[in-house]
Amino acid sequence: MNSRRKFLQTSLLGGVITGSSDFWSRIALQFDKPEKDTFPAVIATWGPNLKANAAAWEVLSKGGRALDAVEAGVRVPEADPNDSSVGYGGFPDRDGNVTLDACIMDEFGNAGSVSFLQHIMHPISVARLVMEKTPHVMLSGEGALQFALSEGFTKENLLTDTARQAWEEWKKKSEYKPKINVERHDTIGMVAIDAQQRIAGACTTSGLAFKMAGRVGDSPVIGAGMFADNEVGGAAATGLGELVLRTLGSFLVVEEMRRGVHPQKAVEMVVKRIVRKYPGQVKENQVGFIALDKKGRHGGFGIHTGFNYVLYQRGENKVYEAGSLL
Ligand code: SD4
Repeated sequence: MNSRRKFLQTSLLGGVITGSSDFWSRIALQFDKPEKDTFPAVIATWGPNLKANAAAWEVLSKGGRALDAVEAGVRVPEADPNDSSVGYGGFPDRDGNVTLDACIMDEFGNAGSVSFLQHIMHPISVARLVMEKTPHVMLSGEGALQFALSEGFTKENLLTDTARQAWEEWKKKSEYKPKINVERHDTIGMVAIDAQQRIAGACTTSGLAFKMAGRVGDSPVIGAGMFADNEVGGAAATGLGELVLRTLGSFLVVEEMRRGVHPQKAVEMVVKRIVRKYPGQVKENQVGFIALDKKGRHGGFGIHTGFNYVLYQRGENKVYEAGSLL
């Protein structure tokens, strides 16, 4: 039994669980035995994120840390002007401002996040510094920007001509329908397991296109847009953030896996829960989850067809069509 678990057992929960003293060790055993060659591995939402996966693999294949891998991975779409859902090139809110949400977790359960951050191309790296250099988990808006600037990030214009044109076009009707196209949106959620079986996750987005100013989605909320637990695995979400926020979807996926459920089954259970709970809101909205467990097993599932994900494992980077409920 590792010392952290022992500590939990003897000091925090000792009184409660001494009766079933091998509770923690049973859970650990269930996940500690990997299948063959299943890690390192990295999984990310959406097919176009093969490049992001490759950047993460660069770190993993050299024996690097899962945390460094997910940060390096999601920085790829953050800097890509052609990705209209993440970082630079992301579609703005209805006032024309690009506002970004991101979060990250390491193998110790540390977490960092930024929401409603403007002018910074790599919100994931700011989230990491929130985790590593402050006593907090989340910084938002102006405070997050000031923190980023104090850490040496530079202020940039993130609104590309293409994104501006899309916004100008949207303004002609100015219909406030924060509905997500059921087939294509590219928020990146990523989970990695490294050669030492350490697990980390990251998620980054510009959120819904033409959203209300100040709207924050699921992506920077630990447990909603992403959750990682080194004893179990990790999960991440994409799609209509409001549906994921109300269900703390990624946390729920991880908790299902903690009970021993296979990642594929776990993501299916959570999508079903959302559909059952919000039947009126799922027809035109997509939500998709990816998951990777401590054994390097993976899964992906969406409400609607069209959701896919990428997995780099055993030296191969592949797109997987996720199953769907509707
Ligand atoms: C949000 N979940 O802000 C994000 C949107 C998304 O691809 O996934 N876009 O609600």
